[in-house]
Amino acid sequence: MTTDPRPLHLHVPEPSGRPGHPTDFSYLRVSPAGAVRRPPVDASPADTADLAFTLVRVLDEDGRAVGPWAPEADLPLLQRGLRAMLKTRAFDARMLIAQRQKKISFYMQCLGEEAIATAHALAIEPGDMCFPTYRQQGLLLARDDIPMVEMMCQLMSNERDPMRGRQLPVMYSYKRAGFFSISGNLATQFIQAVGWAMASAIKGDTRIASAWIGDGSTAEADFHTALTFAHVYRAPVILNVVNNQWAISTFQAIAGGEATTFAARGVGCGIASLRVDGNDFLAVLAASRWAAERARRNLGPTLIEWITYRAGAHSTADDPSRYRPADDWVHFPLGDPIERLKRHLVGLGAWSDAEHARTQKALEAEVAAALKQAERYGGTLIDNHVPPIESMFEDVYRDMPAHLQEQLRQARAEWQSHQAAKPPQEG
Ligand SMILES: Cc1ncc(C[n+]2csc(CCOP(=O)(O)OP(=O)(O)O)c2C)c(N)n1
Ligand SMILES: [Mg+2]
Repeated sequence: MTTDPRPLHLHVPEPSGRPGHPTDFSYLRVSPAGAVRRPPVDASPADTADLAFTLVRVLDEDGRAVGPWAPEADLPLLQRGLRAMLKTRAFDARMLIAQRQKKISFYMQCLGEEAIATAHALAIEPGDMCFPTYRQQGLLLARDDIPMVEMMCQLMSNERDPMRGRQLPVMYSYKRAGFFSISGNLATQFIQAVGWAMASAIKGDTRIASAWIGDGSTAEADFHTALTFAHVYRAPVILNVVNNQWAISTFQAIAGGEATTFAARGVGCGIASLRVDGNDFLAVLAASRWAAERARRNLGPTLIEWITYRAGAHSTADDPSRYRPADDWVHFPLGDPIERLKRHLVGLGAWSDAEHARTQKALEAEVAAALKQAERYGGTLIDNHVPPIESMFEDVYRDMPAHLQEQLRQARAEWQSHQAAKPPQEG
């Protein structure tokens, strides 16, 4: 027995960088490109245990595709991928300006994370269902099946808003594009996706689900519940954890990424797991295909931890210079996904600086033209457009229940007396 017991204390993880102190990124556990083995698609979950602690990477420092994970991808597909990332970045940049100009109320970018959603979108099939968070706009923008104007109309809450104001601006919903309505309640995506995947298997369908979550949100109970169901029933689902190092101002270690990895959560639950360089378009394509094939061949779920960096603010309501070094992204060891794929294609003689500049300019013009068109349909912040009060009550029940009818009657009466009490407008 100790005669002099020391007081107990808790460990509170701290980020390795703060404003004024550059981040020490050695915590990332980066493997050299090409160094990590590629197990067969029918590997047992236990046989992926080591892959939860390494990092699958394909593109080396010189932009060459190396190692067992280098995917078979023809040049048009890779050019399409680069274009999709450029389009996503151009869309985000323009929408950020639109928010600053008070044309839209709120926006969330995926700057620096573009490879993950765009390459994943090109690895799954039409009909598969993604359950995204607000940072996977790349899934929609990569496949070109949803017009940007439509997305912008939702961002502007205007008369062509497909959600008619029922969703937050960035929370799209496109059943026809395999993009499940985004839920603001984090981690619900995981239980919904696993449930959808189980239903697909119960029906004897061939479609698989793809679930999305951020590092911070894995701390929610729904994440763990989803893993248990996915493991037990071998649900045909891909479980994507986007570790972009931050959850608003909270460092990923606070959600449990310090002494272990998020990929290791999967292995611990009996789920095949990979930890992948999320800024390496080729690695994302290869790992997504591996996981999709497992799911489609009824071999069970795969959890993939994508390592990336949230280069921008969390949202337009956040100022990251308050809690991390302002130039952090420049020093992030996995670099910029666009620059890396560009270098690869240039090396193959399939792209050039001139082509890059031309494409970027054309996409910026396409985005600007779409915004101009969306603005023609008005906008809550542009023209003080207020939708009719009835629209708050519609689209919930087929037949409006009595208590809502009563609330609607009261709301109408209050609105009318409020209007009547207003002083007459001058001029
Ligand atoms: C259940 C729940 N808790 C808290 C929030 C508030 N919230 C919105 S985004 C966010 C951070 C999420 O971080 P992460 O999961 O890492 O995703 P990222 O934003 O980095 O993509 C929080 C705490 C929420 N929307 N839902
Ligand atoms: Mg995060």
